Amino acid sequence: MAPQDSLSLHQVAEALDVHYMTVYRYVRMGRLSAIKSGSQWRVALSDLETFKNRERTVGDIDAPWAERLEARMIAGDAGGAWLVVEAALAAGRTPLFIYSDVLAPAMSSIGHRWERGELDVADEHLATAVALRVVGRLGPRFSRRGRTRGRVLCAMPEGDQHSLSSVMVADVIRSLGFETLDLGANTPPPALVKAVERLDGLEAICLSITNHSALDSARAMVDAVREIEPDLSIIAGGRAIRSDEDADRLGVDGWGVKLTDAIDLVEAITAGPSQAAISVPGPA
Ligand code: B12
Repeated sequence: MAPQDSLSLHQVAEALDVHYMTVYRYVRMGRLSAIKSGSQWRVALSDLETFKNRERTVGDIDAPWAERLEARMIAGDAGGAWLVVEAALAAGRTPLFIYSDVLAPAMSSIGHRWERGELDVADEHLATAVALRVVGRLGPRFSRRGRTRGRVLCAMPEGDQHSLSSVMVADVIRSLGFETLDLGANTPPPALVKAVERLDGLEAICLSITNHSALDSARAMVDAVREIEPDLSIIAGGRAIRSDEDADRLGVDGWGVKLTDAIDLVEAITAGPSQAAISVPGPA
């Protein structure tokens, strides 16, 4: 970015008629894009124009939270990312909205930008590390008081190194009153079987599959569990499952696409056997 095309934070403060610290906060909260050049933040003139137009036209609750979070995640700025989340919560957004409509789209956009060559692996790794911290802080807000409705065990198949989706699904299912345990990415079938054997009060297993080439290892998980617990409900979802054929290939009792589908699936499955073999595919 040529120096004449950008401003320092002090110059931006002057242009907006606000204090320097206010501008700094806009940057840390992802509201204003800035790039660090040496030890100085620089704001592109075009980004300042975008900021002015957006701040005038967009009410707080409808602020572009996903874009703001994405910017802080790519910068590797865990503190700033959390400020964005706090601001969204303060504006009235729920933790579920933040997972489904802020964090997941931000990760998806990072994936697209990575595919187009606009971001490299380091950017994606920084962003994922920040995302995991955000989830670590937001996760406890999904807890529900009162008697537990039983346990749900979440996992991802061997060969799938994407870990965010099962953490998020586990949190969402916890908000229904279940105790959720998450084995996370790359879980070998014998490890899943051991966990099933150890746990009392297990109501369902929830598999998240992101990597399409892990569908066969997900099937191996289902088979391994069926051998010891043939009646235990198993549901699945994630980016790698898009059709009834995928779900049939897995041999699961229900499948879905969106985070909120996980809520419907768990409610349906725990409501009784007549509800089994369901799919709730909606637009992703
Ligand atoms: C971060 C990332 C990585 C990181 C993961 C790090 C980590 N610790 O998680 C690393 C670098 C390891 C990685 C590696 C690879 N990745 Co990658 N990765 C991503 C990225 C950018 C974000 C993934 C993410 O966290 N998304 C956020 C989560 C929350 O979204 P989600 O998984 O879609 O889940 C949502 C829904 O599916 C649903 N859901 C999830 N689970 C469940 C369960 C139920 C029951 C229900 C109802 C719903 C549900 O709810 C979630 C929230 O909305 C995506 C891009 C993208 N569009 O997602 C690519 C992406 C997933 N990766 C992809 C690929 C190709 C790879 C590699 C093969 C690249 C390579 N050539 O090496 C490897 C595979 C490694 C492996 N063996 O698994 C492809 C996957 C294509 C496919 N489906 O097969 C994607 C889509 C990028 C792309 N556009 O090509 N990746």
